[in-house]
Amino acid sequence: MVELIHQYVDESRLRKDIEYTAGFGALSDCKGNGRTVLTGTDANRDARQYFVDRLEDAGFGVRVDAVGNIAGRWEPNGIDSDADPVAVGSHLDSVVEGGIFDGVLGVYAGLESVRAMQDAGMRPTHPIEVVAFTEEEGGRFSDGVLGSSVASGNTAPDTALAIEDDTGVTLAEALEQIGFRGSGVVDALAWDTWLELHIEQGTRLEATGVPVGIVTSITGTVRSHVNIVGEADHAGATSMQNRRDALAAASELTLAVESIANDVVSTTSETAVATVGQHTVKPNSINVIPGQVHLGIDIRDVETDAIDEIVRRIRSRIDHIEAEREVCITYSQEYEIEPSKMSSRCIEETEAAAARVGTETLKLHSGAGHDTMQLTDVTDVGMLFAPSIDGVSHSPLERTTWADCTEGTKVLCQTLGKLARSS
Ligand code: HGY
Ligand code: MN
Ligand code: MN
Repeated sequence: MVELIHQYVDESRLRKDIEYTAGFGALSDCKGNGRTVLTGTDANRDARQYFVDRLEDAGFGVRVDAVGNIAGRWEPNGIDSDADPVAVGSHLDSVVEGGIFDGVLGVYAGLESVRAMQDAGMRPTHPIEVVAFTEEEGGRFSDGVLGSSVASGNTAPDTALAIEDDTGVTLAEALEQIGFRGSGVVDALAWDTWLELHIEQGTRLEATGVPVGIVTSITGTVRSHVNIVGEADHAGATSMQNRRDALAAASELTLAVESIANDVVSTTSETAVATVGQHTVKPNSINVIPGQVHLGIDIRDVETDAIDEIVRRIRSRIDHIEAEREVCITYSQEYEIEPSKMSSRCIEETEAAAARVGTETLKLHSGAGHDTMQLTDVTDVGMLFAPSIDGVSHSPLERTTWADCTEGTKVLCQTLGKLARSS
């Protein structure tokens, strides 16, 4: 019986939930299907409420914790409610002008997996929790994976709630405004296991024609914030030798980050990446020499040594630029996540489940960060990937075929079912 639960996964039900969620924060004037769903906005409220409604429709008990994490719990009568829950899910927030599958696929594949079990008449021995974490992308508060860092105990709820967005609104106020500031915390330490299905956001599955990826590890990430202060001055009346142009300094640093990363890739680790994704220029007027620039830098690799090497060389370049251009540069690095390995137990169960479903799989590492990386120290974790068409993500052109969404969900369902019935 348990071997066949994946056959009850209903593609149309899964597709309906993803397409409906795509309507919240939908972008009108763009090619493809884009959405902007930042934490605490009306679109976020609507996406959350739709998820709560679907959980309740499926007979789940629903709770919202102090930082807005939503956890639905399926605990059929008569099972041992003290058994450690098996958890599954992802996130509902998006980047600005992101795609409709990033995070949403994992939340609804988790719910669809349980609905399939219910249709199959399967009774788990462990409660199952389907979870949507708050602020995975870091689009408005923090640098990301915030809700999962609270669930794993890595961040205190009050610390998270006090984080402000660019306008000074705190996460607490934003959650209050949308009616999703609950109490307590979703406790990942109580879980037996955690599983997440996510789009690959790369091209390896597409290139090999394999429909399901089994993630072996997730890159470590460092996010650095650099402030460069020069001197705002008149663009017309200030001679070239009398300038302390913060944006020219930032531009030199940006190109240096790229060349340092390219050099590390060619000499040390081919999976290293570094990106200057943010430039905030002040006063940002066409006839004023920029006085101040804030840069956001994202550095990743599966090896910590390569990340450390890139950071070391960036900081040395900062010292050089500061002296040469007579600007003042400060560097801070609050967000550091080690590379994380998936649990061998989850990898093996996922492989066995894929064999039962009759699906080919490919093992690969994740270049993107995910909530799962916050949970590797507190429970057994596993991740699956579905192919991204052309590898595009964080864009309205992000696409995965419905057949691949369904295939990944079937393997997720079969894995979850086996873990939820283990003694
Ligand atoms: O940034 C990331 O890797 C993820 O998409 N939040
Ligand atoms: Mn993302
Ligand atoms: Mn994501």
